[in-house]
Amino acid sequence: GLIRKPAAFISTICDERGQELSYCGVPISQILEKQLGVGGAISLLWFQRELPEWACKFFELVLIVTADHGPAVSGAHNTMVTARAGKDLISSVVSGLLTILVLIVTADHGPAVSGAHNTMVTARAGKDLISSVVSGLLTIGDRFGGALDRAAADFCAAHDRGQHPQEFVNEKRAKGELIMGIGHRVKSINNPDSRVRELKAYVTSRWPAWPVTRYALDVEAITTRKKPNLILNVDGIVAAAMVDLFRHCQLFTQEEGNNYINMGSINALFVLGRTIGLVGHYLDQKRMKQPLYRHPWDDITYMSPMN
Ligand code: Q5B
Repeated sequence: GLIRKPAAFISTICDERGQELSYCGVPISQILEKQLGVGGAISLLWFQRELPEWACKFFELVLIVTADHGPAVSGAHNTMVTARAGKDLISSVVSGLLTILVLIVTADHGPAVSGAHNTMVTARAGKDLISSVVSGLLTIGDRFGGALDRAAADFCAAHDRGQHPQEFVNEKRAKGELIMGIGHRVKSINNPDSRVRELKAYVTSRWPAWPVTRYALDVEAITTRKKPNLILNVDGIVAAAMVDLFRHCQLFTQEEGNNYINMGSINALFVLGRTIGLVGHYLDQKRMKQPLYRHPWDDITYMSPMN
């Protein structure tokens, strides 16, 4: 008889073979008709189920508030530098990836040229050597936009073991660890982050229950007493809210929710939102025909061990 050749790939989220494209079995005409929106598409493509309207709207809210945070943050900066070095859209958004080629063939030409600059900017966002070299989107790390997964895991674990928020803060301090999802370079209780305010208002009014978000806010009340900028940041509020969403929308088992947290689906929300901003920065630089960027020497301390 016929021997069926095993498929090289299995896909469970999207089928484009029939008359109509479908996301997780739902035809796109239905997605449009039911006005599920981008949030609905994320719900089907990432979580393989149709989450309630309040959850889908939350994904869209996160995309909107994380889409950009100005040209000064590491990721946007890398994209602008790469665009000004004459690279295309994808290279600029992924940034650094193609500047690496330049670095290899020319070995080095000091710290001021674009490729090295990207690596330095990324390194200062707290990433390791390889990530710093690959740069661009990979600048997203614990200290910049990538604290969500660990914040979710930490707040959730501390809440579940019934640890008092003060004890949680003390324990982190004793271990010399930063609390993920807490702290901001420029935002503070005196200069509140309106993105966090919007997300908090949405979650507290729409979620069926939000105990982990409550816990994160209790942690913030303690850390801001130490320093005004140790607020619950945008990573922290999204992380805590996502844990509450997984647990209380009644569409995930606890194991499924935990798996999605461990897979990185919460960081993915920030990555997706910020990609919109990176594309925006790239187009902005091109529109204005910005020249090749070279960092000024007077802003670099040259410290050779041989001097
Ligand atoms: N301290 C965010 O730090 C930042 C502490 C802490 C306990 C903490 C820092 C941090 C955890 C990771 C996190 C997401 C690096 C941030 C984002 C997206 C963004 C970015 C944008 C966007 C800021 C000074 C003193 C020291 C520290 C203590 C600081 N953080 N203690 N837990 N979490 N947070 N990342 O101001 O006694 O003086 O030695 O790593 O959640 O990335 O807009 O820019 O949309 O693009 O540089 O919003 O908080 O302060 O590191 O010099 O520390 O505060 O131990 O204490 P800073 P540092 P001491 S949202």
